[in-house]
Amino acid sequence: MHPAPLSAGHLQRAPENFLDAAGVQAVRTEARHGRRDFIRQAFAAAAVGLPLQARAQAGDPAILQPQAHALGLGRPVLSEAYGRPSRFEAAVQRRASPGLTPTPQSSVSFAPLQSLFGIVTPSGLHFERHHQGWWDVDPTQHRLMLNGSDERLLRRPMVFTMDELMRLPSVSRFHFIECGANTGMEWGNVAVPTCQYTHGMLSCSEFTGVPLNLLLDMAGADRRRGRYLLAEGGDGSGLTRTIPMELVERGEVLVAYGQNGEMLRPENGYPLRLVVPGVQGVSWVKYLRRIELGDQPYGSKDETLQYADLMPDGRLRQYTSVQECKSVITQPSGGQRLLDRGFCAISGLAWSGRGRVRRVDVSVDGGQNWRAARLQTPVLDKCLTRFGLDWVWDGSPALLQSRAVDDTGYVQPTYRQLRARRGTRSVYHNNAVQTWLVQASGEVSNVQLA
Ligand SMILES: Nc1nc2c(c(=O)[nH]1)N[C@H]1C(S)=C(S)[C@@H](COP(=O)(O)O)O[C@H]1N2
Ligand SMILES: [Mo]
Repeated sequence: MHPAPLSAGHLQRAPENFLDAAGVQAVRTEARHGRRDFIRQAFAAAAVGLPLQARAQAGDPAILQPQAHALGLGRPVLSEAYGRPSRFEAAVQRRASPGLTPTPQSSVSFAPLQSLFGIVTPSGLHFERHHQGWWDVDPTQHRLMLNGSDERLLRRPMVFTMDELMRLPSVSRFHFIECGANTGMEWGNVAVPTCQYTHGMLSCSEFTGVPLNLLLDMAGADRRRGRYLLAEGGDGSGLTRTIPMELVERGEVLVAYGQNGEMLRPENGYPLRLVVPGVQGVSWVKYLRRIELGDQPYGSKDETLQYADLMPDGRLRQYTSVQECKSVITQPSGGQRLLDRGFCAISGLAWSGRGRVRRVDVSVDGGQNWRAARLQTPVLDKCLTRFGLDWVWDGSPALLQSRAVDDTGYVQPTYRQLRARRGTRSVYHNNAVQTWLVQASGEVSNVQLA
């Protein structure tokens, strides 16, 4: 069993006094006057918030009487030397899926996407994927080694301390990281109730680090012969991944120590991890300790046995690293409940490992009709993009879907399209369109359309 699905309280708590007929009226008005009028009318008619007089008549003390916090002395500065979220937000947590993995060290925790705004994942809520537990590594003892598979490939093998790395010019960029196994439980059928569990192996941060290109130049890399790199983690899982030199030469691959303005969190690889934008999480090697330059792919366990896609004909597709274009509606989403009909802002996330999100379409009728969602700026390269659509729920069952298109023109597939090519026995790289069923009761659940 899963723990009670986490709700985004503020989103589910419906404004009082929704006037249902008004919502229907608003949809009609939209057709006549366009979107701006639609929004104005929808808000006016749906009475989101109460006029002062009505609130006073309802005897609502929260605004009419001074509260304790207006009368007493607040807590002093430095009560929290490192600030934390409000105690009222304690339900917003990473969660693990019970029974998903036999041990808590080789396991995963999911980010609460349904409770997050914008595109940045707070560092304390970043999803975690460890193959052999996490460590709080002493940065003064940490080293990064660069070597070649033979002496001619890398003329000056080098070892860097953290201090040495942090003296070098750095760049900061916003990127998503998604585990290749994200949504992996859903291949055959609906497996989990909330978007935290269906899509929560996804996070987005501003990462800071040194371009790997620079380090390779310092070490005298032979870029003609040295077309592959091996990245090795410092934990006991022996995690190694082949990184094609083409990716590094784009200048995007970072040897990163920063995450959202501070040092990486220990769970996310402190003090050093590889950032490989657009590529599945497993290549973002944590506790990064060594990079070897070679002239062929390494065929490590984490790219031949693991992280390979089982195809319908029984063969394994290997080195499928790029996270294709994908999206999910996070509000409202599985496990939440619409408390009343009326205005409801639909919001979600879209991303592509190949570039920028060009467009997101949203359907409320299971894919029969689509409307273009608003993309919230900034729309960045290989980064989460927040989209939104104004919707007036008329109280009848609805099937919510989002479908993203990236700037290569790639369109996120339906389950039918994805399964036609990939079958149902895969674990990795499920980027199908997600469907949430809104029932007449307002309850939202995870469904798949045949
Ligand atoms: N050293 C090391 N690096 C690692 C892993 C690991 O177990 N050990 N897990 C990988 C996998 S499969 C993923 S999806 C990402 C997860 O990164 P996060 O824990 O910061 O979310 O780290 C990758 N890098
Ligand atoms: Mo992963």
